[in-house]
Order: sequence, then C-alpha cells, then structure tokens
Amino acid sequence: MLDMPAPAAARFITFEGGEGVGKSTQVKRLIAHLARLNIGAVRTREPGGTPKAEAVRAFILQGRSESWGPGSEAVLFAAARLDHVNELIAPSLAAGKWVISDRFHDSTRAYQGLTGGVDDKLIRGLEELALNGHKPDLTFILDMDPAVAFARVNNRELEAALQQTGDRFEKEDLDWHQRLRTAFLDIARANRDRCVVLPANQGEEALEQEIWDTLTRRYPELEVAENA
Ligand code: T5A
Repeated sequence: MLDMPAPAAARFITFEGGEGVGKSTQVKRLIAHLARLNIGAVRTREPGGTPKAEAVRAFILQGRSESWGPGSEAVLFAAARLDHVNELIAPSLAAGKWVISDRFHDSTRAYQGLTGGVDDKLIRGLEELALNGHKPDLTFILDMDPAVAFARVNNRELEAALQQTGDRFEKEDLDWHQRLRTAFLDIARANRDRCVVLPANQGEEALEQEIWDTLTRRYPELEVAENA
C-alpha cells in the first residue's frame, strides 16, 4: 500500500485585531494557500457569514444600534454569531472543511467588553451561548499602531464605502483605538494556547509567510501536504 500523507484535519482559524490591520487581506491569502494544497476551506467574516447575520451586520454598522449602548450591541453581535456558528461554521467543520473567519468572538470581548465597558460576566455568558462549544483552534491577532493602520485604510476607496455603510466603529477617536489595541493584546496574554500575536506592519507576503510558518509548526500535516 502507498504511503499517503494524512489529510489535514479541519481547523477553525480566526483573524482579529483593530481596523485596517490587514485581516481580510491575510484571510484571502490563507484561503488561496490552502486551495493550492487541495484543502477545502470556507472564508467567512463577522459580523456576518450567513444571511441573517449579514442583516445584523448592516443594522449595526449603519449605526442604527448605537443609541442602544455597547451591552445591547454585544447581544446583537452574539445573536448574529449564534446563527453563524449553527448554520455555517459547525456544518463546515463537520464536513471536513477548514473555516477561516475574519473576526469572531474576541472582537466582542475587545470592542464591547474591554474597550466598551460591558461587564465581563455578560461577555462570558454570550460567548458560551453563541459559540456553542466551537472555540477557534487558533487565533491570529494582527497588531500594529492604529494611526498607521488608519493611514492604510484611508488610502483605499473606503471613504465611498463608509458613506454607504457609515461604519460604526471606524469613526471612534485614535485614543479609543489605542485602548482597543491594548485590549487585543490582553486577550492574547490571557489565551496563550490559542492566540498568536503577529506584527502587522510588514509587507503582505512577509506576514503571509509568518502566518503559514505558525500554522505548519502547529499542524505539521500541512507541511507534509505542501511537500507531497
Ligand atoms: N465589531 C465586530 C465589533 O464591534 N464587535 C464584534 O463582535 C465584531 C465581530 C466590522 C466592525 O464591527 C466591529 C469591528 C469593526 O469595527 P469590518 O468592515 O469588518 O467591520 O472592519 P474591519 O474588520 O476593521 O475591516 P477592515 O477592512 O477595515 O480591515 P482589515 O480587514 O484588517 O484590513 P484589509 O485587509 O482590508 O486591509 C486594509 C488596507 O490595507 C492594505 C489593504 O490593501 C487595504 O487597502 N493592506 C496592507 N498595506 C500594507 N501592508 C500590508 N501588509 C497590508 N495588508 C493590507
């Protein structure tokens, strides 16, 4: 019998961090890398990922929930997440596909909890309810100075997009975003087994390579698949 490489078991990977640090860019690059190895992967995002969760995304990011306060917004994010987990994430993992999500539960903890002041007990309760046992296997926290990240975001056609979506959180001031950065680093420190912090202020390809190196160290079957 031929020695076949073991298939790479399905993993749930999330990307987190502040605005414009390059999460979406790296999610796309990782999906493409996995596809080159014939590893099926689903690209998704939060808030969103399913039709119902996308409806919640539009409601929040258009600023329609702003007057409700961060506690109610945390509940809305969790409601969207519950649908996302039950309708997309859990079935995809069960079908053997990797799931790569642009943001997940750490965003609620960082934005609404640590930066927005929502009580930790509520955040934990919502996590338990919405994750339904589906904690990410690995979370990349892309870290950089928000002032530099903002300059990046302003370089693209975001102005036009913002006018349409009125993105709820991108308009907070720089000091708020500095606190958000600290919040993500605190989450990483408290979850060392799951979270890996990577410096995001480097070229796209170099960052992609750091992400891939981290993955192959953690999941050696990926290296086997690459060399097959
Ligand atoms: N939110 C979300 C909560 O408050 N609570 C929650 O529970 C959840 C889930 C989501 C908003 O909702 C909040 C957080 C957010 O405010 P979003 O549109 O998904 O809104 O916002 P972001 O996740 O911040 O998305 P962005 O598109 O703004 O940032 P990304 O994805 O980090 O960055 P990306 O990849 O789009 O890149 C930004 C720009 O930089 C360039 C890209 O080409 C692009 O122009 N770039 C680089 N430039 C130089 N070097 C690199 N390495 C680069 N990588 C990318």
